[in-house]
Amino acid sequence: MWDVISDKLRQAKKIVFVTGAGISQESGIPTFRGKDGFWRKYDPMKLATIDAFYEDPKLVWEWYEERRKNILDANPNPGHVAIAELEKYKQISVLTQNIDGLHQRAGSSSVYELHGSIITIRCTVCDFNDKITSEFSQIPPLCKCGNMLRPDVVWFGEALPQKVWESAIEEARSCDVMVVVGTSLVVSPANLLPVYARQNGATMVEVNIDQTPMSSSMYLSLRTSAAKALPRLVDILS
Ligand code: BV8
Ligand code: ZN
Repeated sequence: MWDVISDKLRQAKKIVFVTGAGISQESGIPTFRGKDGFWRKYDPMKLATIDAFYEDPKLVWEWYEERRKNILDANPNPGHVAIAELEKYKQISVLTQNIDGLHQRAGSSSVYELHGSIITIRCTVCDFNDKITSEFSQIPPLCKCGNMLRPDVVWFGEALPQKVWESAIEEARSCDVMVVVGTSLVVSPANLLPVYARQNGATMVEVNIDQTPMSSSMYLSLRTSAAKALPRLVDILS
């Protein structure tokens, strides 16, 4: 599976992973565009937006609460665990589009959450933000200042957190190997990160059960699942 690049992997100092919803699919979390995707029940393009939130905060909050419960019941799968394990052998960072926190729960210590996190909230007005630790007494929940709280995620049309985005570009530009896992590379600007890595001469690898717009420009494109492919990386590098 990885044989064609085992030497490049062994020689690599830094390996950067760009991950999307596909890496959490084997933890039972629906992807956005797959057959089990959210699109079937809700249209994230409509719900994951600031307009939808102000139009119907209760509906948007109910969608996030349903997803958050599903995520809290889910566990990291062998794909997440393998990436965390690799930190013993290489300099690793994870640039994730996911908001589920599974990379951190698997033990990864350098995770950049490009689209925020479903387990933190922030106020729509003041600078309050916090981890969600208990059930809300009312939906939508209110801040101490009296204004509505919102999920601390990046909605379509919103800018990514400035510092996280700048660091992610830095990571993409300074890696020897980039492994793009479980993302359709539809959403920008996250889908630019592999371009930055390739411009910098990184060896580009993709792990995806389907084709993506970048499959043909990858040095190696593995048409298999994250939970199957990533543990094999640990076998090569340990
Ligand atoms: C911005 C958080 C500018 C919320 C998310 C036209 C109209 C309107 C907007 C745009 C437009 N054109 C472009 C845009 C910009 C827009 C965008 O890219 N839209 C797309 C849909 C065209 N982007 C934005 O709006 C971004 N912001 O541009 O701001 C700006 C700048 C300055 C100042 C102000 C504004 C913000 C984008 C962030 C949106 N938030 N999530 C939430 O989750 O609720 S994005 C959402 O999609 C998730 O984060 C998700 O991760 C992400 C991307 O999807 P994928 O992760 O790739 O998931 P997907 O289901 O698509 O693919 C899964 C893949 O895995 C598949 O390929 C499948 O084959 C594979 N797979 C499945 N199972 C497995 C597997 N692979 C391996 N193993 C398996 N087992
Ligand atoms: Zn407030």
